[in-house]
Amino acid sequence: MGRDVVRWPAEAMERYRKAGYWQGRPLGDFLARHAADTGGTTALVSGDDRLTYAELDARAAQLAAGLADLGIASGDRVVVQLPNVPDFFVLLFACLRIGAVPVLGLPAYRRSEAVHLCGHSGAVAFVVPDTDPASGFDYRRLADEVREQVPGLRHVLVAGEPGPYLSLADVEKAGAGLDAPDGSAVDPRDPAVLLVSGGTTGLPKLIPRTHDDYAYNVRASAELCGVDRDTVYLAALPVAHNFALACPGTLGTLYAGGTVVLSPSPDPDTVFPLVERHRVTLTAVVPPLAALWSQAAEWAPEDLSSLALLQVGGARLGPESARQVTASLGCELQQVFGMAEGLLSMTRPGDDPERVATTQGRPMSPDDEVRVVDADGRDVPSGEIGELLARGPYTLRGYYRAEEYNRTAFTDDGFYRTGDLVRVLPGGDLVVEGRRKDLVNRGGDKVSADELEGHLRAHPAVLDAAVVPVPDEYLGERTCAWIVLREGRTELGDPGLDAFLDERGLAPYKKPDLVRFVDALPVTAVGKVDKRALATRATN
Ligand code: OOB
Repeated sequence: MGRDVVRWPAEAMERYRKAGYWQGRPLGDFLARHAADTGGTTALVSGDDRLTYAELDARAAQLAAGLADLGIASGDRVVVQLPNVPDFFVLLFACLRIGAVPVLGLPAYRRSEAVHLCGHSGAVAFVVPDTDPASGFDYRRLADEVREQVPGLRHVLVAGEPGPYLSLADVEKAGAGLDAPDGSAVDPRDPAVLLVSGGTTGLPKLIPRTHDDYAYNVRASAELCGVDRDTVYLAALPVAHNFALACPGTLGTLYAGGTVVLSPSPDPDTVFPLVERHRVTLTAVVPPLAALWSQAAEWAPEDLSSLALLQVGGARLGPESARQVTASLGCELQQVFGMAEGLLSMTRPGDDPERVATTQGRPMSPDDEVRVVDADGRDVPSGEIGELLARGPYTLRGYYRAEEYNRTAFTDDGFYRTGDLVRVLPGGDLVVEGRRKDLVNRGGDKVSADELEGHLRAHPAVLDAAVVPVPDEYLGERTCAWIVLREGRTELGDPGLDAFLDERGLAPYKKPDLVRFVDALPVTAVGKVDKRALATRATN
């Protein structure tokens, strides 16, 4: 991994090992144990399909052998863009066994993001579904474009109808009878997966999560949420996202020997029947979904009484919405303030309901170190608002292949600058008050202003652009693009913005919700674009 990955200092690694956080084992090694002990138990449910622990383990082993036979080896990056399907997990556990590193992309990503993920990670393989049944989007066409632009990509593997590519099922078949790697070659200090950051400048940064640190993330959050073999977790959010993957999410549930129900959509129409049918006990949503579910629950005929704990995170959940959710869904609520970079802050089951409604809880690990600092990096007096810095046993020390960016994203002593503005209450609870980083949080979907501005400036009629959040009742925030047209242009003309951004291969959720035109962008005293002024003007 060399200079691509920043390790924790030796002293910290030693401390985390001694404290028992880091266990020196490959992520996902629990699967083989469950297969041996309780192999007949259901691990995954998807539609009418069920996969037991024994089946999941056997399929992962066979696919690992098939991937190894293709020449995919320890340390190789594999970009994965799969929805909530069993193949995601078969592939994930297969990669972990051979030490190949899945790079987890969201299903909504399009050419711009997919090319970046494959190119920047130096991936040898790109794994996609055939089509998205909801939109008809053909991921094999996406793979064609990615292959054209990323020559290093050796394999495209398709879950489903492969078209001109290899089918994942055939690779799995080819692994039958071959020796399956068992994970013993894996160095637990190396990355197990690369997650995509929601909150950075420019194109998404990659976050190396090591076997040691991510296994701890999974285990500690599962314990905190009381996950055990009776837990039935419903994956409504994309499983490629840290929240539904490991906080405790699907991996936390599988670690504890419970059952994961995969939902193809987070809509109440899809989710509620699944909750009733499988007696779901735990799930995680973003605030807009929590609101939608709580409205839908008022008239839904389904029995949702099995649901014991609902985790809400990814964006701010106001106290009113929090109370509303608890009342209408009749389950316990947990607020989760998390980030793919690591730090998780959660209210605890059993906390006083007002505490749950009004705070984002406490950091998960006793060894999470948090500081709240002013613009000059000095600690603010306790209780005041400042930027949250975090360091600990599952918070990254550097983005992947980002030496230069890392110099500003971390303090000299290894604290990650979260870009979030928080306040710490006397009892230690965090309250998220805002953010310093330049992004729009569209109900949990993060849109980097810098990235979108780059696309907008590429339009032939656009001279300059600035992207700011505007308040939105449903999403919390929406994306407003302020555009300065080139001399002589009075409108964007052809191509229209929508078509233009599609042509650029941008994930649809990153398109601006509002477009406003100005003659010039306002600037601050030091000459930077005054985004605060634009945000205020956008709402008027
Ligand atoms: C989760 O992860 P990411 O990486 O998509 O986004 C992280 C950012 C945070 O830095 C913060 O700005 C925002 O999302 N955020 C929240 C929040 N939870 C996340 N802002 C306000 N209130 C909250 N409760 O979003 C994520 C990862 C793991 C678990 C849960 C969420």
